[in-house]
Amino acid sequence: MTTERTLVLVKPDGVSRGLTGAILARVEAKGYRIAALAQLTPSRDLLAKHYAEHEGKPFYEPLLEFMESGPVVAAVFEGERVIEGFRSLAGATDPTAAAPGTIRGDFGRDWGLKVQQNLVHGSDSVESAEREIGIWFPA
Ligand code: DAT
Ligand code: MG
Repeated sequence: MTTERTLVLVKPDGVSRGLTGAILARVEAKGYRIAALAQLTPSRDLLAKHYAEHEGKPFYEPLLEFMESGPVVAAVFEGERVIEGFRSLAGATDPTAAAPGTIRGDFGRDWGLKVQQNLVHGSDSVESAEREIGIWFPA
């Protein structure tokens, strides 16, 4: 088993609610290592690259508007099977339905913005992880 890297984002709702530390602490406590960490308010250009797979979907515009609404904390975590491991920690996309014990299940709910406000992003494959890390942490 080779070590993987994944891109984790604490979205604007997580940062503005003061949950960055609590969220990153769960990932560290699971045993994954922070390899890079930054806070920034992403540009539309950056977000369009990051969410290219969702372009044209009904939630695409509201998603980008939400993501550019304030600071985001971007982290690269590394460890064996960290991509799957983080998505397991994050829980289901819809925070109302996400299982208790997960980040989205414990801290998230529907605030009237559908499921965009779900606190975190995690890469879903080795290919997306490398692509997304290149977007958020250009060499
Ligand atoms: P995930 O973040 O769990 O990988 P995704 O890649 O399918 O989910 O979608 C990216 C983000 O877009 C997701 O975190 C929240 C938003 N989103 C997805 N499906 C949505 C929907 N049906 N309505 C509103 N927002 C949605
Ligand atoms: Mg996704």
